[in-house]
Amino acid sequence: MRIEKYKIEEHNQPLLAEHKRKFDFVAAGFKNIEPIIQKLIDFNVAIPSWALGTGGTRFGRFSAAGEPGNLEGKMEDVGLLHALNQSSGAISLHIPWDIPENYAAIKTLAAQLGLKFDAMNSNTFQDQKDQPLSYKFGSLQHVDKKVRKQAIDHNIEVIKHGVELGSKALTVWLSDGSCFPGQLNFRKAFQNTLGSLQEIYSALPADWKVFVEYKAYEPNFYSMTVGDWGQSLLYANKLGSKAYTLVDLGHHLPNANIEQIVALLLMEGKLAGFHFNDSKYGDDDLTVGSIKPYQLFLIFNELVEGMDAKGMDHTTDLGWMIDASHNVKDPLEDLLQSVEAIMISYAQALLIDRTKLNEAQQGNDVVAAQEILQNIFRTDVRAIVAEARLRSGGAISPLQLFRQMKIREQLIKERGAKTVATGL
Ligand code: RM4
Ligand code: MN
Ligand code: MN
Repeated sequence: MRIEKYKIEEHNQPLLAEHKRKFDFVAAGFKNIEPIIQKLIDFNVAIPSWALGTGGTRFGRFSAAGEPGNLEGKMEDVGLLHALNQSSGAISLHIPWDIPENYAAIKTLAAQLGLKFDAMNSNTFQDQKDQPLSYKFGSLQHVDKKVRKQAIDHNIEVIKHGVELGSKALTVWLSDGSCFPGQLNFRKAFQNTLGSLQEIYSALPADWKVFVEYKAYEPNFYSMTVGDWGQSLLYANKLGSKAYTLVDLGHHLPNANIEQIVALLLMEGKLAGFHFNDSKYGDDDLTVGSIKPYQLFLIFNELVEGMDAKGMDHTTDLGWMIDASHNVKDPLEDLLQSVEAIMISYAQALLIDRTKLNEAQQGNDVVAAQEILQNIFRTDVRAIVAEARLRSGGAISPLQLFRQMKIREQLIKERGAKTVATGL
């Protein structure tokens, strides 16, 4: 299904006066809001193809109805999100969950929906049917060269799909590691992984990047071969200038200072991939901003400050993606909430008075520094975000329109109640 333009206008019309009242009020508090609105208009977050169905845990999966049954359906879902919020104009594909069968047709559909192809994701954390060798004991780290080769070839295959679609990056997330002490020689596991990554790296086109994603634990529970940002940075530095670290907000041990990690990686010019979600305990993959919105704001503060210090383009120099999973919510509603949370934090980070913050820091005025950050965090900027959306042709209230239009009900009619999307 598609959302026609007039539906959005019909929705916006009765909300305009109230929106304007809120926007004028908040905008009056800032000197120059226009360049900030432009940055919000330009900002887009990719949606991963595996987030459009219901997620599960190892205890069970409770499918939502009307899930997309193929790649085209998933792209249509992202198209719906993008039509509503004008900030979800990209999709990130996971191979082999979403192998594009007809590149030309997929590209045409993407163009119709206004979508770009974000980073491509490989999968060597599951065995696929008809796969000759198993990844039970790892993939790129495996003690057996033949298994490593199979995993390397898979990654090169993923790059090839990406080249056809116009993607410019490969994300490698490895579940490699060990479950028990003594199982692995850490040094050999690192070196095998590095050697494998080097082969993948040499297959990268000149204008591509590779993101080496880290994760503290799960599915391996004793060691992960790319377990933290330090290890990821080691690989990225050894690989070369096209290799970068990827920060996923759910991949740290509890209480890690993610904002500091982000600041230092940007300083080193080695952060290029970013996965948004929220977490209470671990890789919970919860809705962005649902548990720790202040932390999200602090992270955005460092992202904006760090990118500006390097003269980076906010929209293109980092690969922004939502990496969440939804066990009890409608996936599309959950994604609308996530995008909104990201835009709010980004807007707030853009509104920080950096001169004043710098003065407070230089003067060791701890109280003033906290006040500057928290004053912004406690400012309701939702009308600024809505204004950016409105100007780009989106809905003032995407979630409200999603429900008013009964989009899920229509998808169930089209696709049936029993479809199950590929993914986790
Ligand atoms: C991992 C990691 C990867 C994602 C998979 C599905 O935990 O976050 O980015 O591709 O999950
Ligand atoms: Mn991730
Ligand atoms: Mn994850």
